[in-house]
Amino acid sequence: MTTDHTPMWKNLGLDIEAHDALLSVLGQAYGDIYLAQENRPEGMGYFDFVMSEVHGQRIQELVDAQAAGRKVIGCYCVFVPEEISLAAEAIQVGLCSGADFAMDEVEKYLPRNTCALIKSSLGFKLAKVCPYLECSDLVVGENTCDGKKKAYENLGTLADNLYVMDLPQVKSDEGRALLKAEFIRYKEAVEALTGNTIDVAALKKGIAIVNNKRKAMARLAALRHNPVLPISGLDALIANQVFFYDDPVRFTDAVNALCDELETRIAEKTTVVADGTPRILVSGCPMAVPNWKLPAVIETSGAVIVAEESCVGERGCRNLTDDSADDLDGLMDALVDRYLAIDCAIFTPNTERSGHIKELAEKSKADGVIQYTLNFCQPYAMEAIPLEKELEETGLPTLRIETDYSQEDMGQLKTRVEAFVELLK
Ligand code: BJ8
Repeated sequence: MTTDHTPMWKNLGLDIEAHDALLSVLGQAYGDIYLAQENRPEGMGYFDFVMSEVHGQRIQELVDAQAAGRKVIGCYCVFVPEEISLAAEAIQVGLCSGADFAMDEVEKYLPRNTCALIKSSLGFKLAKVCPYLECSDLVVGENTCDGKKKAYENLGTLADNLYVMDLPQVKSDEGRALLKAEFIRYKEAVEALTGNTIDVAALKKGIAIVNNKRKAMARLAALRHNPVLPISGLDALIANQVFFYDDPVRFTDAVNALCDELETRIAEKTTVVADGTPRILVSGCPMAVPNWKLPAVIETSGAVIVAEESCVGERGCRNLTDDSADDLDGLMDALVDRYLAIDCAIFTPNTERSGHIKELAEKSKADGVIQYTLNFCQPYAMEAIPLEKELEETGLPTLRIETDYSQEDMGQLKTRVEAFVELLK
């Protein structure tokens, strides 16, 4: 029997009619894109269930946890350290921003030529359709690109629980000091929110939980490097997206169980693609739920995605935090080191990123790279041009795609991707 979550959504202040419309589009798209795939690993059943209950059972868990005294922290960027949130017994969730919603309203606040991810984050707030956002005790924005920075000024007028984290733009000694100061300020804010003091044992526990989650994702990523490909890129993407919403320990167990099955599939040579299917590395802007547009186009055009150089993927999961220090300052330093290694395009210079893409392309045996940039995203669009040159000099064919969340360019997108896939064959 399915539970009617409407009373809970009403309590959270959601616009029930608009929310119903969103869920029905989401459910339809998930069925068409995900459930229509053939020969999926059984372990994907867990992720299908999580997605079917993403606004239902998971939100009920968060509301129940709040009733038991825990706090929920929503965030937009992989720079917000979940280790610190967990150390104070808070629950951290991602705020997705992967679909257009209430665009007419959004454009009363933001210029039309703003990236879809930013517009979506404001649209979900204005339309009152995101239960994660509405149930968050604290919403953390971060000063990354200029668009996000300025959009948070608007979000701050709509939400009284917005906390803005400043981030460095340069990985200098001064940049590192800024990040450390901001992580300390965040720790203090989370302690004040929860009433829990973070000590060494609590922070070590938070680090261990997140390290285990990242290790499981690294295991999944490595299995996709095998010539016998046991899982589609779309299915791996959903695991990368659920990473941001699910209970971290349960999620880690589910990913490890999926990986056990994928190892068996590889041993038995059970693959999701025919021999010779071109292998694609997708690189660039994050793909938040339910942004499945480009991956679906790629995987219905005769190619398969074997890796994501993205914050919803390798960039967000790469690197563990060293938990060997036995004082708080040492652990905070270790967190700063781990997060400062993220090669987001908002940094200048951002030289490590091209090396990471080449290394990932080699490990995943990619035949080509598709650089994915959201329209009007200057940091990733600017990096795409020199990256294309550099990758092609190493013999890696590259396609640059700029798009948004609308369906208007689907025909053109499909034509360009199909031509690229033909080239790789
Ligand atoms: S660490 S990638 S999650 S900032 S697409 S909003 S950059 S205009 S998302 Fe990101 Fe953190 Fe960096 Fe990762 Fe701006 Fe570009 Fe829009 Fe973007």
